[in-house]
Order: sequence, then C-alpha cells, then structure tokens
Amino acid sequence: MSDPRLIVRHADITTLAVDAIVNAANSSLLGGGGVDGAIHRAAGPDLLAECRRLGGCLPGEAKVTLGYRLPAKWVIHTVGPVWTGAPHDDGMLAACYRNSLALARALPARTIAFPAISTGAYRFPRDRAAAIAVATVAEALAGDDVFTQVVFCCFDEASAQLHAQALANL
Ligand code: AR6
Repeated sequence: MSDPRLIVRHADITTLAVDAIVNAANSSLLGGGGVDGAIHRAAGPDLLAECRRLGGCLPGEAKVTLGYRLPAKWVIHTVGPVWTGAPHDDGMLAACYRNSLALARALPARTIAFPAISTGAYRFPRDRAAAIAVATVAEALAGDDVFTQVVFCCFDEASAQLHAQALANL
C-alpha cells in the first residue's frame, strides 16, 4: 500500500497552502512560462529579485527562496531535464525530486507540493514522468519523519490520473 502522506491534487499550485511549493524553472531562475510564470505572477516582483541573487541552477539541482505573496512560505526552484530520450533524462528528473525534498527537509518544510516537472515545455512523456516522480518521492519518504504531506499537484485531470495510477502501482 502506498504511503498515505502522498496525495494527488488537481489544482493550480500557486493556490496551495503548503509550507513549500516546487517550481519547474529553467537554469536562469529568472522566470518563464508555464508553472514558473504562474508562480512569479502570484508571488510578485520580490521573488524575481531574490532569484537574481541565486546565480542560476543546474539541471537536476534545486535552490530555495521565500514565497512572498504566495500562501506557501517557501519556493523550491528546480530545473528539470529537457526530454531527449537519452537514458540520463530519467535520472535527472528523479534528482529534481530528491534534491527538492532534501532542501525542504532542511528548512524544515513539513508539507510540500510538486508540479509535474518537465512535462510541459520540456516535453517529458507524462506517464513516464509520473512513474518516476511517485517512485522517487515514495523512496525518499521511507524512514522520513519530517514530511506530513507531499502533494503531486496536477494542472489537468489527465495528469492527475497518471499520478494516481502511479501511486496505485507502488
Ligand atoms: N500549477 C500546477 N501545474 C501547472 C501550472 C500551475 N499553475 N501551470 C502549468 N502547470 P512547464 P517544464 C503544469 O512547462 O516542462 C518554463 O517556461 C503543466 O501542465 O511549466 O518543466 C520554465 O521557465 C505541466 O504538466 O514546465 C522553463 O523554461 C507542468 O506544470 C520550462 O517552462 C510542467 O510544465 C520548464 O518546462
């Protein structure tokens, strides 16, 4: 049976009252479209000002800022892989989830929400990404006593169903 702390929600991540939300950013950390654009719009200009001081972020890694006008206290910015079909794509996507959770644990954030990293502009196949996201988070939470809830926040119903199926398959 899957960990009851793992849940799927069909929602706009900028509305979630969790301790930390994760942003699917690009290496510049200076904003973009998709969930990144939505987070910057909702957080306000102070988020971009803090991001400018971070010096970018490598794919697979993560950096933290405050959440400013968001309900979430923190934003964890991670950079997913652009899908190429090469074997290292999977490992880099898993690293985004692992490194984001490691940062969140140190804050400590007890509740955290992830978007479906790399499945929009970066074109990662959605079913494959959902399986990697769910398996990686489940493994990271085994033996963990910091997190009380990890949300897979999906912007559309099809993505929510893929994550629910991946959870059921654990
Ligand atoms: N809440 C939750 N999920 C969302 C939201 C939202 N408000 N908006 C979109 N999504 P994408 P990527 C979903 O393209 O593929 C940016 O320009 C969306 O449906 O946001 O990692 C960055 O600056 C999809 O399932 O991120 C980078 O340049 C998922 O979020 C690039 O896009 C990810 O789609 C990153 O591409």
